[in-house]
Amino acid sequence: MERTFVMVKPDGVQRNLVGDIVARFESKGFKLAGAKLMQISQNLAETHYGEHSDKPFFGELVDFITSGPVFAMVWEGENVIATARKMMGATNPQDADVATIRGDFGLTVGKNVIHGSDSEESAKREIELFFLNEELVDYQKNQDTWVY
Ligand code: DAT
Ligand code: MG
Repeated sequence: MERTFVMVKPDGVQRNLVGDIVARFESKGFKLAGAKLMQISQNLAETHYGEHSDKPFFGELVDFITSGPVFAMVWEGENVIATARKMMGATNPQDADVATIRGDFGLTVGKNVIHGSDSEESAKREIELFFLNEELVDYQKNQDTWVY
């Protein structure tokens, strides 16, 4: 089953949005494989956002993502990578549809509440970057027979 990396950013943690965001993924039918509250180091931030190192907003992005704790998660389920991106909404909350996480909770691109992997390749990379193998749990959920 597919897995993706999702992270509530420091603004979402400070604004008490962790519970709401977890609830959305749970009620959609996805299964939590791992989660932790953590402080991202400068080094991890620069590696995670490496693809943006040439962008003018890179410094600001690294400062922001290290400015307070994040809630890192791995979610599992059918087509979870693309579906999580849909549930998050467009990168700029001004463009994000209502009923998406960014559409409901954000106003600016610099503080857009949530991160989610954008492809199979980045999901694998980001899960390995943030989680040890033993921090991820394989288990059965009875709800699965009512989801699939
Ligand atoms: P996403 O987070 O939707 O995958 P991205 O990978 O293009 O978006 O950019 C990573 C983060 O960088 C994004 O969540 C917020 C920030 N960002 C993107 N474009 C920006 C811009 N033009 N100005 C400031 N921050 C920006
Ligand atoms: Mg991205």
